[in-house]
Amino acid sequence: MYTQSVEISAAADDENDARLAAFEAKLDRGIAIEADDWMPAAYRETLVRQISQHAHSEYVGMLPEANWISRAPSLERKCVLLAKVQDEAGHALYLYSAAETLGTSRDEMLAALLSGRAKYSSIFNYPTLTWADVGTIGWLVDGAAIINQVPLTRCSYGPYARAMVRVCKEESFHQRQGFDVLATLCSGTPEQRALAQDALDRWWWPAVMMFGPPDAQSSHNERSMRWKIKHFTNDELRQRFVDQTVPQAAHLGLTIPDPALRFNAERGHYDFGTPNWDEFFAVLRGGGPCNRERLGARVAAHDDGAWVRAAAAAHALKRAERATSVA
Ligand code: BYC
Repeated sequence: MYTQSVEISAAADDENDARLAAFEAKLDRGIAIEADDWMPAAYRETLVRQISQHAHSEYVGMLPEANWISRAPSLERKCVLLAKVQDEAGHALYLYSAAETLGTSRDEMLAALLSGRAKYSSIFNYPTLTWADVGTIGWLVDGAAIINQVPLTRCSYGPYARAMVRVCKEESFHQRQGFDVLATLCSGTPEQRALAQDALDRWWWPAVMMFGPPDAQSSHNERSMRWKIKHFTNDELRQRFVDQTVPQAAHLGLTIPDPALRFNAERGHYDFGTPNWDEFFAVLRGGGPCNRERLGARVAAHDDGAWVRAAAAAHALKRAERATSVA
């Protein structure tokens, strides 16, 4: 009996080793892992964590800009902003769907967000005080999103990578609309230029921090890079963002609020100051200027939508009953 159970467990180990070897060989050869493929439990967990956090960020990320839809300065700006905010809802849907392929339901993910257990991007816990903030979000936040997300189109998990292709195309349009809002303000009156500068002053550091904690404090960088979920570390992407954004700010005639910012010819990159990481971690713990408001808005929307979910469920039940009685 004992010998038989040792043999069974040795066979199970062999099978697991073979599956792991096949999984790793796929990663090495750049073959996507698909929903039905075997994967280590920790790989699945990491993906559910990252993809659901990403989905929550898109879902909460609608709020700061939606705040300005009714106050956009022209009909054209209003239409463009409406389209952008609707795109963010679409991104959340693609991402929740990608995460669902890993065996976690959308209800479970939403429950984690609404109860405050799940994270969403720190950046959306800052207020949009003026119209210039809408342009700055498009320029900086969507600009940062593109830098972070283009490599995710090559993420080892197929459904996530494919969702990111369309997301990135739409983020490009968002970045351009934001830059256009700011370019218009910056070529306007001194008051309009001051609005743009004030928005950059408030959003610069939160945007720099969006890429996550410094590599030395990142808990997931190493393993996610090994599994080809991430292709670059947080600090590598942050540097790319600064290098790309400095010339754009110069083009707009705006000053980045960082006295340490200067081009380092030896490195071929901009040196820049250290973000306030205490502030970043405080925002993650729920202590940002708008954490309560953002989560409160999502909880209220969920509660207000209870009748829609009940009606949809009743309709689905009726259809199923009708289908059974016809059969
Ligand atoms: N905010 O080991 P690390 C958008 C957490 S949507 C909050 O580096 P990882 C847009 C991290 O989750 C923007 N939390 O983690 C939408 C982890 O906590 P847990 C969102 C953050 O996962 C609408 C801990 O800190 N984009 O762009 O390897 C309109 C340690 O971090 C943040 C995505 O989600 C943060 N900023 O790397 C406009 C992209 N940073 O889970 C724009 C996909 C870190 O251990 N996600 N944390 O409790 C990623 O690329 C990666 O998840 C991150 C973090 C780079 C964000």
